[in-house]
Amino acid sequence: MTSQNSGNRKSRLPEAPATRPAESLKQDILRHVLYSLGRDTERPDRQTVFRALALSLRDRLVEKWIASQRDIYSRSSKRVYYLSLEFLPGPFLRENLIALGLENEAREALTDMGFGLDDVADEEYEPGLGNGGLGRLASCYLDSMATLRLPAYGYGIHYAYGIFYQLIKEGRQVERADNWLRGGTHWEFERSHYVHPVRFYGQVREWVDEQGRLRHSLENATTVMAMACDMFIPGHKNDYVLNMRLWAAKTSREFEFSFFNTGDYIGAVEEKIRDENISMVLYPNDEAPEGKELRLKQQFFLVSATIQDIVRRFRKKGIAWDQLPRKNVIHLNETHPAVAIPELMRILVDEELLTWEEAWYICVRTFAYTNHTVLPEALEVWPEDLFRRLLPRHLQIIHEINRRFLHDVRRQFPNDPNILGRVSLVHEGESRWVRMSHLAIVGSFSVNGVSAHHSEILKESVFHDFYKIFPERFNNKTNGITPRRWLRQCNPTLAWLITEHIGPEWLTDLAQLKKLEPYVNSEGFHRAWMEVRLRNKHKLAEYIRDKNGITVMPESLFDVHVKRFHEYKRQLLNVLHVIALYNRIRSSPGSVTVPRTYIFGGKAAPGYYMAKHIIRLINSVAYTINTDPRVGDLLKVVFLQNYCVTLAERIIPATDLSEQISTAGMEASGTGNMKFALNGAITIGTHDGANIEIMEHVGNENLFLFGLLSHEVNEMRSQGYNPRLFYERDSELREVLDMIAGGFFSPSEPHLFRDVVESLLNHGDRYMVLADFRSYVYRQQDAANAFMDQAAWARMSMLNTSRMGFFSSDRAVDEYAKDIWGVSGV
Ligand code: 8GP
Repeated sequence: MTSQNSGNRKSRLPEAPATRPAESLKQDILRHVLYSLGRDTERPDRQTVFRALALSLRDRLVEKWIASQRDIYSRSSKRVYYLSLEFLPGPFLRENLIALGLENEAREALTDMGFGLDDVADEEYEPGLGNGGLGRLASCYLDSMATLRLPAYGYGIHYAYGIFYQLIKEGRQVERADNWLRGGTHWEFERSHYVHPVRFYGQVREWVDEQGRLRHSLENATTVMAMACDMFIPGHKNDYVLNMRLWAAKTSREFEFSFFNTGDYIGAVEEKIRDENISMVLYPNDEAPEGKELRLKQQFFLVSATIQDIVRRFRKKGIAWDQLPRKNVIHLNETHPAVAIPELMRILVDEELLTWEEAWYICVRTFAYTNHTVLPEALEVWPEDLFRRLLPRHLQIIHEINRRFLHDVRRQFPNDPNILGRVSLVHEGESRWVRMSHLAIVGSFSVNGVSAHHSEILKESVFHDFYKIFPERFNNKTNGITPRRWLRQCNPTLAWLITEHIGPEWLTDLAQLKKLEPYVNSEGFHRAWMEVRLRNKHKLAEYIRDKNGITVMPESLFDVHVKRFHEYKRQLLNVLHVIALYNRIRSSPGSVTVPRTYIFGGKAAPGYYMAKHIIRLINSVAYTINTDPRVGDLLKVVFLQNYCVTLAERIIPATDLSEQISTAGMEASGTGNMKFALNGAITIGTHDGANIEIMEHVGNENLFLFGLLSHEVNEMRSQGYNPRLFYERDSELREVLDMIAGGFFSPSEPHLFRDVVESLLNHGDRYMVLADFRSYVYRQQDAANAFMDQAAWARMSMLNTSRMGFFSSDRAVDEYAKDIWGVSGV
């Protein structure tokens, strides 16, 4: 034992060798406190302890990562590259502790040092490098790829600022910059020596080489460097670790020296800042691309750096290019990284001098594409002019892909000349646009949707022409969620109760939850189940009291609507019903018997006026109801600010009723719906996305579906939907809308919410809120009645959990691996 302290004060400096894992972890923490963080080991504060613990885990992760990489290399396995402009990993500490099997050891080590694990874990600030569903799905999938030991890599952008921090001020959403890097990055390795050049702008030079070949090269391009930042994603207790490589923009090296020549020091620094802006901020738009030059730059930045990485690894093998698809698959998470297709073509044709036919053969066998949205405004297009300026050679390549593609289509459909305009990669009208989804479909061997329902819609309507052209490319992969984070980690007591009854195998084989079904009739299990759920509700009630100053009854029905704010997700429908309940309480006390707590959370895109207005309406309604003495405990409305992964982990285990009420045909899948049901919440939802499959698995009697089906939505629209009819026919609905329009919830600004009502009554109610209102009210009544019978509710809750096995991301990723990627675990 070494002691650097004099006297008899007990030393807390590193001691070696330690034997027990908890002791060895403690020594590592202390070593990092001193040598990595430069703090006194006698009195580290909680944040320092958190960082030191994170660094100690990173040590363990990097060792396993190196071993995993060697495995992949020595087996020469086919590799999966998962490209995504967004990842939403959430806090890492608990997830890594669970995966490494070190939770108890960490608890013991910290206790020894006078800290609680929960408090230390609360010090973590999550990286918000995604907007919502798409980014969170990418992170669930990396977790499963690691657990299934797939030779996979995640590639994304190291945004300096993630999704904004949302404050609610006087009922309004206010955005604050999310400086997630402020506290340093204890989970990652910055590879500052390891950079790739990314080239934008410039002009294409055409020339003929000595062999008489027509060549293309880019001149006068602007170069920005991409630096790798690596974060590690461990599999569940399997010693396997994957890498999520995020690129950060750095100014180019030549450039740094250039100011010596010109003497323009400040100008040089300004250019440096401009270059590094590329990875500065995540665009905060969910399902509505902003179409800004910087965004297209970000996309190409990710793609160019990643393809260089892939090509570098492939070259090391020294095998022929036509083997590329046999050794690699590149998965495009939405169209955002679709410019990878012309980029790979450019490398193969312009640099490697393959013929166009050879290169195209390789490309189409290498890429696969997942679509996540059918909203027309979310299908990404770029002005052709912008493309030409930023990526001139890529635009030429896209034109050539299009020319050849349209030639084939013309031959395949000689009697349908209009199809050419519909499927062209370039929309030609007054202005010309590059259609990224068309590029992704034409350049990929697989195109999938994310729920059975959504995949059908892709084939039948959104991409129907492409389905006729390439029927074999279309397939479905219903989304899934990782049970490690979304049950084991967020709901440890329920997880423990489950494990106690059926063993721990469900953690990596979620179908095992079926084994809970026999316990559904056991009184003891019932009681324990409901006790755990009630305890979770108590904890959330405390959080609400702390954050919002509102006292809610843990025994009330916790009715939760958390997700991004978007009109199609219909938070507005929910609040209309809340107001209807409020009116019932006021007009006939005693008519509402089940006390309810409504919990809302979610961010609106900063430029999305109506979504922000709906947030404001909810907060105004909440204020009116919560301060009305006639309501008492019967109804409470809470808006929790800054919904994020960390907050989701608190809310989901405490939810009774999960709101999944999008207009049918508009939610591609949903994954929140799965998280709630897995934790024993009952769904109230529409026949949309994965709700339909959840119903098929848990049974129609164990959830509350309502509303128009997607074909009914279409029919009603095509027959001329008139929302006013619903308003006129339904007096309860009329009263609600009149109150909003008349300023009942905004007495000092009576016209404040008039636009909301206008959008429903006079602007067509695009999301069919009024058409679904009555059936929603009825289903809500059914839910309230069911909640009165607590034993029956408990049964439904247990059956939901036990039948959610299908919705594991392990199942989903396994399907991707077998059906699309052609890879297996190492
Ligand atoms: C979302 C879908 O809306 C959701 O239904 C689905 O569960 C999730 O993707 C994962 O598949 N789509 C998006 O988040 C999306 O398209 N976002 C892009 C525009 C950023």
